[in-house]
Amino acid sequence: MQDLKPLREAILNGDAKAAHDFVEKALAAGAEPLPLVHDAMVPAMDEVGRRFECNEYFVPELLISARAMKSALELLRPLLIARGAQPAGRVVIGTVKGDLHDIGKNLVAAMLEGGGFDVVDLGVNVSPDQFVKAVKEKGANIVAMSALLTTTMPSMKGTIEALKQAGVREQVKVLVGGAPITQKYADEIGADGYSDNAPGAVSLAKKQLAAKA
Ligand code: B12
Repeated sequence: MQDLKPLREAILNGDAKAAHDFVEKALAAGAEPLPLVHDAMVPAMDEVGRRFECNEYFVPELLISARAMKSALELLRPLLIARGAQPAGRVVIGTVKGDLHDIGKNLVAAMLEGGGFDVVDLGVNVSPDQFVKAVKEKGANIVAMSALLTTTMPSMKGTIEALKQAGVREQVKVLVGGAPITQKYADEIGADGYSDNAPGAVSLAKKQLAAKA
């Protein structure tokens, strides 16, 4: 069994090139993709999350680790799909209508991917109808919404209403976040979960799906 420590270290240090090169070489040498993900990359991102919670890592470290994870996953994704690996769940994510802030949303999307989720990123300025359409088309079981403006927060409520009207609210768990969002607001609008950070979004998504099963 190959020593996976350099891959883990590359992700922890946010070294995208080292992570990418390690995976490329490992695959060329005949390594199986799944152990690379499960035994090195996902634990490395879990550790990134832990360090973030302990204030050892901050947003810049999260961003570069997530980028390293993403660059390694790009090589692995087609192979994992070909081998029929089951994603932890399918997430439709976007920044709500009227809002163009996407740094936090991108971070959450990358961390969810790192956590084994299949992520459909709708981008920014996403209307309630676009969320509904994507849930139906992609068969998502999680909707993740981000808002950074107090003026766009109500679109989260509007999206939950639209999911209800379309008859798909029960099919999905709704997670919300972004700087102005609070647990109180999430409860008021009937969301299933809230977190103020990206690693928290991953644990939340896992917890919500486990509760649903
Ligand atoms: C960068 C930035 C911009 C950039 C955005 C670039 C981009 N591509 O995103 C630009 C310059 C374009 C911009 C524009 C504007 N901005 Co601006 N912007 C910011 C700034 C400085 C940082 C936001 C950020 O990226 N934070 C870093 C990320 C990592 O944090 P985050 O988004 O909160 O995400 C974390 C968590 O919240 C959580 N999370 C996020 N999403 C989700 C989702 C889920 C499901 C979960 C579980 C968790 C989660 O996890 C993330 C990672 O830990 C903030 C100030 C601030 N300190 O927040 C102002 C700020 C948000 N902007 C503000 C304003 C007013 C505007 C403008 C209206 C300015 C103008 N007059 O044009 C426009 C609006 C444009 C629009 N329609 O959206 C105000 C909002 C005030 C308010 N109360 O609504 C702020 C607070 C600045 C201020 N103090 O006035 N902005």
